[in-house]
Amino acid sequence: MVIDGLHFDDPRHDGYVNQLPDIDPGETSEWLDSLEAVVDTHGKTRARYLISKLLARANELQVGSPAAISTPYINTIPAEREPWFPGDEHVERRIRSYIRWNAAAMVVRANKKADGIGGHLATFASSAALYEVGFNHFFRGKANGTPGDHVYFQGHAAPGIYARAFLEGRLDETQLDNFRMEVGGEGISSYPHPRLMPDFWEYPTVSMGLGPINSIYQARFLKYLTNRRVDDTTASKVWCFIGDGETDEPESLGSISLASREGLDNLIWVVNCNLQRLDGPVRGNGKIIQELEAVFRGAGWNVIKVVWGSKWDELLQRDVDGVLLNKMNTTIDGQFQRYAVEDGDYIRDDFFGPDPRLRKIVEHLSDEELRNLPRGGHDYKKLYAAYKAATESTGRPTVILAKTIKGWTLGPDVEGRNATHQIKKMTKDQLRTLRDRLYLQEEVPDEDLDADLPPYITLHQGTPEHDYFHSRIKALDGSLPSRPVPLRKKIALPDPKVYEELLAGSGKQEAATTMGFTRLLRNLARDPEFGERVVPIVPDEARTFGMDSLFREIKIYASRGQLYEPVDHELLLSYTEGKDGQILEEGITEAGSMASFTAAGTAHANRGVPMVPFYIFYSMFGFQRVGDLIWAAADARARGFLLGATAGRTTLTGEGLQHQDGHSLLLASTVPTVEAYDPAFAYEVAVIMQAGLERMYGPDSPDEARDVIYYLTLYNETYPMPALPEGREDEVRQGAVEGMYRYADAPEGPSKQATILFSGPMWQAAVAARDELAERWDVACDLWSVTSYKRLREDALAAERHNRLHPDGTGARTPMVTERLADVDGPVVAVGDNMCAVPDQVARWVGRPYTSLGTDGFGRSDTREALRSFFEVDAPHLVVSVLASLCASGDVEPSTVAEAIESHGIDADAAPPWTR
Ligand SMILES: Cc1ncc(C[n+]2csc(CCOP(=O)(O)OP(=O)(O)O)c2C)c(N)n1
Ligand SMILES: [Mg+2]
Repeated sequence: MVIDGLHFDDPRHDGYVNQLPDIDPGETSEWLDSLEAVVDTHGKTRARYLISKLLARANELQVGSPAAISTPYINTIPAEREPWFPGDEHVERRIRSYIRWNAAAMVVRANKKADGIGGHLATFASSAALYEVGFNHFFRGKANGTPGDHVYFQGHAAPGIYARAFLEGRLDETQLDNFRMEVGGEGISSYPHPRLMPDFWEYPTVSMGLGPINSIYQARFLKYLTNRRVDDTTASKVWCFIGDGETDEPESLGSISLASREGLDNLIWVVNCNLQRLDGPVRGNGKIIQELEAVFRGAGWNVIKVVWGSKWDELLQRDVDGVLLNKMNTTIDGQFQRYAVEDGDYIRDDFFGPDPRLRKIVEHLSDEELRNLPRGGHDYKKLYAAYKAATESTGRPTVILAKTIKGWTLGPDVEGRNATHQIKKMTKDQLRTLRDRLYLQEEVPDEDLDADLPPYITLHQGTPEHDYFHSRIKALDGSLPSRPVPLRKKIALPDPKVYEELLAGSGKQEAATTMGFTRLLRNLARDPEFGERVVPIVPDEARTFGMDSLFREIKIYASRGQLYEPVDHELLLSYTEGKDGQILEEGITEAGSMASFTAAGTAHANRGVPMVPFYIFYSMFGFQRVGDLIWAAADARARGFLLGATAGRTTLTGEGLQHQDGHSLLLASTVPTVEAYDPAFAYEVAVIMQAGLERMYGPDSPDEARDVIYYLTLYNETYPMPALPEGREDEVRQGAVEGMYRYADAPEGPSKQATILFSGPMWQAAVAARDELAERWDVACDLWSVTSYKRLREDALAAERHNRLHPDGTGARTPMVTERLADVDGPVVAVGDNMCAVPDQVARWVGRPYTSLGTDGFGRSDTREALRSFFEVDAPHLVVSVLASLCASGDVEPSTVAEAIESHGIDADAAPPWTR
């Protein structure tokens, strides 16, 4: 075989990397002959055994042989290396049965109460032991004000987590019965939603893939906090529970190499390998555990497989020929799923049957015993051994791949069936089977089963189960999940001086709002008290945004410091990394950056240490690219600032279709707790950010309003930045925060009136149009800066709703936008560098004829001037729009409009830009 000119079978070279010459061909052939002899006389299994032994020894001798990426389909920790299990297995099994039962009862009862309300039985049934070993022995809570561990629960396993909280007395029967019925105030959420259960859930996980990536960056953020000496996080682990089907999501596996690169030994993933997802098998024709093992080992993780339960140990002991091992290795998941639903007879014939040596291994077992040979993920001791090893592993993250059965113990109609994921109702017979499988005849006697609703089991004081359960919780510092951690480190707002530079304007010098923001960020980071809480996050665009000026001053975070001398070391702005670096320069990952934002933006709740993320990104690659992560951050009650830089479909020149954003503000408007701003001037940026910080952490902000994300678009067009208008400071500040303020009065003289609303850099077109309208067309326009249509819309919706519900006129309200635009007559035209739908958000409350000009359509590369003409948002189009509107009301002749069109050379018959 020849690849790239290298001869792979050349006997003079080693076959592996094909680089070393063979210095002793005689010795080489002796080794090879021995191997061939083993294969001939004892078979391939024996040969594999010997090779594994050689590799293991080579490893011990630090020969540096390449790591194999997969191991046989058996437990990573052999029986003889299992630690002593410190718990009371019997009592733990009873408790686990109660929780399993209550979880099922809850779903069944809720669906009786509200048919079709849904819920999941099968996911938790497969993962009960995975969680319970954690709860009883590993997960640390928050008692005594400590942050404890950060545990990400698989979203669909929520019923089991509620069932445990019920047993603890943290949730009551009414809440369980109102599972998924949240509106009345007595219910509990379908899945982990901190937004809706702010004292309970911490990490939203149910959108597959987001829990995994968020957990990686959470673990990395803990290291960051420690390395920066902001918070000692060394006692906290991050646990993340994931479905095997969920690993298909690119977010799940896309960042795993970061975890090993950063040495995140505080991170443990548990993948519930029940071999099924929603529709059917995860890898019917393959083996998900083997596949994941290879992926994680390749990425440098510590991989612990928990495939078989203890009863298999004895069988493996008898497997002198390696036939059982071979069968395990070669049986694919679709077939394993089949064994989960078949009886012992079938298993004996199909799995153990074909080879007499294999059949002999299980000849002493009854069919029933064969059927009940458990999988590792249901075996407490095996799991305990894996978790213990994981918590003791140093230098790298651990993933535990635990094999389970989906719907385990739920009986033959549910267990392992392809439809199991969606089963949410159980008949009395099915409940009876479950009860018997869990040995709960005493707790749930027949007469209770016959009642209309299956009963819940509670723990009675004085029983061994009760005492054990609570003693374990106490020993591990309290219950989980639980949110938030009490404030451990106060945050002081920055000195108002930090804003002065932006408020003063740039004089004659031209600047962009992006530069304004960067200056402000630097000033915030320099603030003696607030500064350390600033977390700048950027995905490989710092230079684009002029942030390289911060590299030297506050350094880029690097867990190992800077081990090389940077190429630009002699420059003032050299690329400086440091263990205590403040900037999270994430590389090219908007998803990862967003996960960092979430970790930093929830530190106030997860660790009681408020941190303030400022995540600046290419605006096109924000809401559009990672919108679901932003949604999850809002669910997690994150606080912080998102900065969509290089915004605007015509302001960003030369980049074209995939880069020019004209809709992120619209997308931002869909997230309830995102405040979306489109500032035109640096002083607006300062005023809005100051208001944002005060809302998040100021003394006067109501608690329920604090968990908010500010999104600001930033542009790279430079112009002299005006100062905060003198004499009108308060009015302008208030208006900029509330969404609009009058930027300039209408000029005196003209006989007709109109208003232009502008946002972002389009203020320039507005000013030019105003001048032309006054000089040439006898129209006086006042100009307004609209900083947030979202804000205005929400105010108007609230006013409208109030009036609708108070027909007698009590407290009648006028929307702010109506009120502010009421003192001038004539049409209103809005212009921005975004789709028309952005200003259209307030259309029905303007109270005057309203037109919006926007940049609908795909962007394209060209100059600003050309693009603005193409998208019809420049001064000439503004002039025509104002005149056309005046014409519609009879105040201007059609010929005047036509004249304006003609004088500006506008092609009236060109197809609209969004169709071109
Ligand atoms: C992003 C996303 N896509 C689809 C779904 C719908 N969904 C919910 S559970 C599920 C299957 C989960 O399978 P797996 O991860 O193996 O979990 P299991 O229940 O088997 O433990 C799917 C597709 C979702 N919640 N999120
Ligand atoms: Mg699954």
